[in-house]
Amino acid sequence: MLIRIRKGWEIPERETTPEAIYRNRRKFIQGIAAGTIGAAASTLPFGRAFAQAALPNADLYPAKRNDAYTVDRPITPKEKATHYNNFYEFGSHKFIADAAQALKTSPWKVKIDGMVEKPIEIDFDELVRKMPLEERVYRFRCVEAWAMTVPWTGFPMKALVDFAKPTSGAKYVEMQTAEQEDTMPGLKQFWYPWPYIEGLTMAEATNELTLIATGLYGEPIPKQNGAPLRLVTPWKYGFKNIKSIVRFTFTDKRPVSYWEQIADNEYGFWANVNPKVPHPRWSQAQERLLSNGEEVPTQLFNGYADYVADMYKGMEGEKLYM
Ligand SMILES: Nc1nc2c(c(=O)[nH]1)N[C@H]1C(S)=C(S)[C@@H](COP(=O)(O)O)O[C@H]1N2
Ligand SMILES: [Mo]
Repeated sequence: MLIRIRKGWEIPERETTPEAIYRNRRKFIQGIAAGTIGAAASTLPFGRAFAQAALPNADLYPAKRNDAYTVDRPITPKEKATHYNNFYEFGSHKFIADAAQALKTSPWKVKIDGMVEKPIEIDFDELVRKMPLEERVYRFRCVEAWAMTVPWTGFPMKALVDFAKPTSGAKYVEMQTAEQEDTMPGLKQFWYPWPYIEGLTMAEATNELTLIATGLYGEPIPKQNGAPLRLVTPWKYGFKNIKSIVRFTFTDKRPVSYWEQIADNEYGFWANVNPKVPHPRWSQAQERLLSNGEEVPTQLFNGYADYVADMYKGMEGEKLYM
């Protein structure tokens, strides 16, 4: 008899990574951390998970999944989503996962400043415990036309905005990635405009879809995916999703993002996904799934129009889709 074993990407989303597996695995990992499972941790296939589990906030994962945000696509296998990354601080190619392990994420200070009632600097481990963590499965679409579907753990950025108490004049939030000269070889490429900067309008930052992700696949987020906290705006091209954030600045001036500084004819402020508006160098009509290489049609606002289209009414003069 021939038993057909389904490939990872063929398993419907609801069947993947059930909480029980997460939980057992977490217990196992905690066991290693507590020294009860022996000294072989470094030889285990998930030595990196071990390193993540030792973080002071590891007990927060997995967070409960919010089923309001599941999607009709299979989840991308973890191996793919964590080993095909864009993170120029560690190299201008997709295979930076190993190099990114050098990133120092603890302690991690987060600055909140600009047009706020009271600027503060707060330790990430303290901040994350003040925030309502949940898991959401979102589609993700890079401007280079590859796509994945992953379970983020995080909190609505609105909770961070409420915590920051911006003053009434604030119109945008500018975000900045860490600059660690000693761990980030990319910073030596002086022709790039470091630090990596991104920005959102206040309406976008407080939209219900906008997450600050601190976890991925039910564990603290891997360094290569932007530990310890990164932005997730699933209706925008991937480059808006700034990683390893150290600063949120509330401002009345529209931030000029990293990619916009490099090439403003190719990468704009809005960067909303639209299959009908091609990039100057390629079509955006289709996307290639990281899971299996399949080409599928791209959707307006990456399938999230119901949540976000209203924010852009009356803004037709803006370059909303690049
Ligand atoms: N700091 C920083 N953030 C970044 C990038 C980067 O190079 N540096 N690349 C962006 C781009 S182009 C994409 S597609 C996503 C990739 O996220 P992933 O590696 O978790 O899939 O990160 C975004 N955030
Ligand atoms: Mo990207």
